[in-house]
Amino acid sequence: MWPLIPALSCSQLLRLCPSQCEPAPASQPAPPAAFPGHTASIRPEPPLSTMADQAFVTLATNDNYAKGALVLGQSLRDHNTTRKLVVLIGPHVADPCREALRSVFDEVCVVDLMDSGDVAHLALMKRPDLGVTFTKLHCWRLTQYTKCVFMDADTLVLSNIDELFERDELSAAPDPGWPDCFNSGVFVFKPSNETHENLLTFCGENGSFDGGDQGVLNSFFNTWSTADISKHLPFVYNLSSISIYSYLPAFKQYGHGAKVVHFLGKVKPWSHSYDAQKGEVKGHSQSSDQSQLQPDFLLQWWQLYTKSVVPLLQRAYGDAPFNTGFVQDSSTNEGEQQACSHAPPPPPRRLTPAERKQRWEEGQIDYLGEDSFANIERKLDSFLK
Ligand SMILES: [Mn+2]
Repeated sequence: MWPLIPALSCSQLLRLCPSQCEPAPASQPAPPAAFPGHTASIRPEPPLSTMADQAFVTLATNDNYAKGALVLGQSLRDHNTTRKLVVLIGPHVADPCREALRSVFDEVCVVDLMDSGDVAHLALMKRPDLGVTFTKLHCWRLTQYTKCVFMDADTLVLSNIDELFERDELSAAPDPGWPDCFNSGVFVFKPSNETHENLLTFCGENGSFDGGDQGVLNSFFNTWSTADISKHLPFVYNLSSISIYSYLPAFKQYGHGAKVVHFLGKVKPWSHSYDAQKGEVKGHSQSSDQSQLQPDFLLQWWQLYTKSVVPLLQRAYGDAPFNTGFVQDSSTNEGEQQACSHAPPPPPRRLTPAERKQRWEEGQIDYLGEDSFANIERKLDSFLK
């Protein structure tokens, strides 16, 4: 539980810390040495002081991604992380969302590229399409920390992952679509203004081969795939939901060890709606057979959101309405309206096999319909027989 919102932000506190850590005044006797020849000063630092200079960092560019960031932050808290939590937000995130974020994160940093440093401004002038990417690259400017782990707001932590801080920059897991590239949804980095400027200059000159941060980062850290195997995070630290479907037998073998799930693709957990009474994600059903095979990560996301995030948002919004994403009890008028606004779109017409193949190849996979877990499993079984 995080009942108190600190009056000072983490960076303010860090700035205060040095004065509190100064050596005792000379008038006070020095503490006796525990052993002859040993002084207090060579004792190892208490663990907390090393934790305070490391942080998990995420990014919320709008109110929807703020929900994702809140779930991610809460999942890190629930698994007792000893590191700081930082969220970068875009200037358009609403005030109540910021308030909720402040109750989960140690630091909420507004990143407004228009009034950030010259290099960022110049790069943005050249490539306005890469605005969100530049916002993410801003994480390198968090130089009050010596090491950080960036995590996309569409990830969910399933166990304590503090051991990631033993890795060096740039450590990341392979991308399921092109495993010689790393996926930039989870990566270990070392904040540095110099690296930040180099990244922006590189980005302004070379653009991004995929239009986003993953393309830029893979071109910049271009020896990742060959130079040092210790920088390859095991796939369980960034298990993309897409891989459950694309390589089901591997998921059955290794999926139980998942530590971070990443909801890749256009449809995010918060794009669904949730029936809190029945405990069902709308348009997403899992039979008991399937739930024995795979944990239902989407349901886990909604359960955590319902239990820990909605109360924070309710407190922050007060009487003002906000979109919980819940399907309301349809017995009330207001509820009907809500249910309508969250109702899933009508089912699309049936696609031809060629159209389906094309969509699949474009990454538009109909997880809930034709390409559902059950259908793919049936197909796989027919091959294996
Ligand atoms: Mn992502």
